[in-house]
Amino acid sequence: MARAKTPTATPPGKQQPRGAKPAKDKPAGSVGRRAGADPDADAPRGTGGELQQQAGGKRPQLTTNQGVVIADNQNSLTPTPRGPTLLEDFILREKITHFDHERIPERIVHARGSAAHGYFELTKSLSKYTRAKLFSKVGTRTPVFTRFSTVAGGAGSVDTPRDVRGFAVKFYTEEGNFDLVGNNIPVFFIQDAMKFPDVVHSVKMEPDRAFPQAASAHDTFWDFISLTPESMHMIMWAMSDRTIPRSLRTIEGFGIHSFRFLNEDGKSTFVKFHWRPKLGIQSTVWDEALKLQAADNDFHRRDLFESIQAGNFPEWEFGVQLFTQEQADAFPFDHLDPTKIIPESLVPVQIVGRMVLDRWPDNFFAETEQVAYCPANIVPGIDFSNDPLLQGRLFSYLDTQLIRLGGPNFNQIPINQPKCPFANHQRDGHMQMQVHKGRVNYEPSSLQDDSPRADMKAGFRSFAEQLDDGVKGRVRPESFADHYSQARMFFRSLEKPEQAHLASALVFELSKVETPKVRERMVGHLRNIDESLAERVADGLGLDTLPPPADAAMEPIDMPAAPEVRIIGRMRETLKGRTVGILIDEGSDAAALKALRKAAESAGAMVKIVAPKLGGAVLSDGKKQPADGQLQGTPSVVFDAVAVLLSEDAGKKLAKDSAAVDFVAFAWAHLKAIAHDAGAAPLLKAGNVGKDAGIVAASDPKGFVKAAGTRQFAREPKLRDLA
Ligand code: HDD
Repeated sequence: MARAKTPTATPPGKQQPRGAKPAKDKPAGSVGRRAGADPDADAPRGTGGELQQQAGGKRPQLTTNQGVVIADNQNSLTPTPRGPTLLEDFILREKITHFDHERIPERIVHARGSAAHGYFELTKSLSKYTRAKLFSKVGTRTPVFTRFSTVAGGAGSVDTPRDVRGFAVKFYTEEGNFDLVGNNIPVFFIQDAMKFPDVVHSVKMEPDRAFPQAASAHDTFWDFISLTPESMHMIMWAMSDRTIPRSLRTIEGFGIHSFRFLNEDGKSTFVKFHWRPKLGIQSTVWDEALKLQAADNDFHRRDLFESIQAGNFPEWEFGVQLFTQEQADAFPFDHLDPTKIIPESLVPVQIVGRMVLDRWPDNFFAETEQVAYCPANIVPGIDFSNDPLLQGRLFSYLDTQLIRLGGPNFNQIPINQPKCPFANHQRDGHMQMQVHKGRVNYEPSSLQDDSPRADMKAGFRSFAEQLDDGVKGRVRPESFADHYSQARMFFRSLEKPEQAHLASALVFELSKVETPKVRERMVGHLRNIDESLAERVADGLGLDTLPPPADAAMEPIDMPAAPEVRIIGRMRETLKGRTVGILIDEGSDAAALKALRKAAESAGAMVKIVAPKLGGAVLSDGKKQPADGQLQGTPSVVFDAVAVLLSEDAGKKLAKDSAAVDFVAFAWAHLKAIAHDAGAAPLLKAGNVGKDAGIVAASDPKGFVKAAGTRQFAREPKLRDLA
């Protein structure tokens, strides 16, 4: 019988810290000193030393995995001072062997990710619809571990490519783990899991040349997509600003598939799950996303880390769309098709809870890397739908963990363990951490009273679905045949600047495609979505004539606009959770800095000072102001809004400094607010910064806070062709 109450239980064999008497540390390397010839050899054994004594702490002794205390961690064992190394050196062998085995296979998709602990709190009871306890009693808090990821890049790739973001939440409920493994986009590329390896192969780096890394802008991806009309709705989302988020704290999340809720009476209600960021949705502009890759590979990870460390805990509202079979039958699409959304005009989203992420993991590998999400992890009161993509996922995730984490006992890794008791007759296997007692590891049995038994009442029961008569075969349902209507609805629902961004994104991506027929095939699909979009993209690609529209299995229909798909209008005009960078230099106005900082911080922003020297600058009041970032390594792309406070001399000097000129020029180009004083005027001129509602006087902190809470989309037509 296996029973574990907490996922933090220390597994047998884990190194236990030993108490140690403080002793002197040898300097690392200890060149010329050998174990045995160590002048400190008689000192008490241990790793406590000067450093530790200075810190006033107590260090545990350094040991091998067998618990043997190590005397010298700097030199391997040799018969003479100059070698060779002896095979006998079990300490060296153990250390190197373990190091050699440090890496596990990275995830085939979603390899690059960042995660945090937190909790989910129910704010509205759903007990009418589900018997799942986490959704029943208002106020119930369920611990969660949430991992965000990019899809295409490897674990060491950058945070800010154009890509879908994974949004996976493990709820450690009192009835077992429930994993909601979603994305920041509510639809998917394909309708059937059978095509998943193909779509993933096509987007990953091309197999012969091993590039591009973390990018969809290449031939194989667009070849596959242009031959897969069902992907068109997802392509509209993927080419929108949703895939270049400003922060992981400002993305939405979606469970995508229809699931079922089952109540105490076994009555079923369909449900779609939504996460909505408390800070509103916020994306970057494309040029900013590109420059962020150069400025900070870890931009999103760092942002999540810093906001949690600063106590600005990221928060999402949790919403559900609930609908019956009868409602579903009346939709002009099939809700089991994961390339479709249910517009909120048909079924509104009800907010029923919130998620707060308030603790960064202690160890990246143990938690973020080893966490094993699986859409098949559900609890009583929740059930699957027949969505063929979901059905395939139910198999794939467990299978992938077996190779990734090395065997069937990965659920005993602390981050994967349920926080409720668990017990069954599964036994043995690689890395078994539990010592099962007794004779009984089978059922039925009568030898041991405490051996676990199934519980008909409390246990998980599937929905007793009445299935239609059918003929076995490999068939795509006719109800999945409309590939363009929702793509059109998405594009036409966007605001004008968003439509322009989407068209530019398509031009950018397809311009990286070398094969003309692939580019043309894509434009043929766009013609079924929106003729004006097809024309813009064809023009951007320099096509002389429009290719014919792609064959459509079903004529697209015009659906009512769905405002919920927009970003503009759904951003929050606030500085809360945002970062403001203030550029200063020698002689900057101390009072203006104080006032701006105060205004921005009171509005909830994090303020960082940037200066040509990290040591900072002496302000007008004669006091030294240290900097948080040095100008060359802290470009304005890392901020949501900037201010420039310069003395007359510094303004003239920095107008000739390319890093300073870029600082203001890019803030302008990326539609950000800029506050400045008179001294900064020459720099703004050098950066070709114009005038608009986003360019405010530093003497008007209130005006700056208002302008900085949003992006200046009205500025964009001055900067690029949005036709
Ligand atoms: Fe998947 C990982 C999301 C379809 C097979 N998927 C993975 C992760 C997310 C998603 C967020 C990362 C989890 C983590 O942080 O560890 N996947 C989705 C969504 C899908 C989807 C929203 C469609 C609605 N996935 C999908 C299909 C298959 C897979 C159809 C296979 C048939 N996904 C996997 C996988 C991964 C994975 C290979 C890689 C690592 C892992 O599972 O644990 O099994």
